[in-house]
Amino acid sequence: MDISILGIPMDLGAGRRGVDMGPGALRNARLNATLRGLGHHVTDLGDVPVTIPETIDKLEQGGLIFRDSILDACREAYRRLSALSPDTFPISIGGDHSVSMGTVAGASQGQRTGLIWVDAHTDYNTPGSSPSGNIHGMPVAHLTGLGDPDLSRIGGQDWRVRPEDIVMIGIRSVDAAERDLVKEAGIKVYTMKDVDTLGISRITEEAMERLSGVQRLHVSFDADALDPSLCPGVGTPVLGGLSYREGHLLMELLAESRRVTSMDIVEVNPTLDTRNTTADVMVGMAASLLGQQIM
Ligand code: 6HN
Ligand code: MN
Ligand code: MN
Ligand code: MN
Repeated sequence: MDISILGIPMDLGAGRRGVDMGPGALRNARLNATLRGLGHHVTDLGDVPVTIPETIDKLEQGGLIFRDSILDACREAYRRLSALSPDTFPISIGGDHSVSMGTVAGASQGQRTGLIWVDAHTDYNTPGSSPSGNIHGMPVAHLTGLGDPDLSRIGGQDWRVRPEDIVMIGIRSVDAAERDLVKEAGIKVYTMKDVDTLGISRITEEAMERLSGVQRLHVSFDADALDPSLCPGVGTPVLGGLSYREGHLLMELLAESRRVTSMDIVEVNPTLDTRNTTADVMVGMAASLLGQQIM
């Protein structure tokens, strides 16, 4: 397969610094070489330019911190990804999770896209519901057309992700007003309780069934979906996350389906990590999604 890697070294959407170093950490953990070792043709597109927060005021525009700079970076990620051939598998490396407003739209190629959101959080806040003003808690809401009119139109006037085409897995932290929005939208959420009771295998089967009508399928993997004992290098850790094997099994089963067309790896924060473990683990997850097998 032809794989293109695009870095978005941005931490403007998060409440703390450091995820801007995520792309460097993931490349340092041999992302490119690992995928080449699986037989893929890998092209690294480099990084999207991102405003350095120290160079500007921390402007809060309508409950959205650093809105304009985030919009610029997401639009550029969209532009670069949508220019790729539809046969190319893009892996976008963040960066905080606000990058997905551009990467999911860009990887969609304008088509109906299913979204598998692997995360501790639902990231479905709007500017009005958000308790923090941090845009990394809002990408899914914007991808479905809610919220700021520019952030929600990065993929064009008519393109958006339908709430019924979204499946979230690993969820264990949802804000009060955000919960109502997720329920209203009808997004399918598999909480950690569901992971414990149903298991990843059943959940993946159900997810693929639910997403059978989409043309493209994007996996957005937030490192904080995994348990913080495994991935300590994240800005918003929540206890009780996916185990190493649960993460791999999910990626392995998605690989077997042969339906996934793009991926994000986000929220890796090397300043909070030990020995780049979180980036290492996330490279392993990408390898499983891209066909690495035990036997
Ligand atoms: N992430 N729900 C919280 C907020 O500020 O809206 C946390 C969001 C975390 C976002 O980890 O990608
Ligand atoms: Mn997230
Ligand atoms: Mn998260
Ligand atoms: Mn478990």
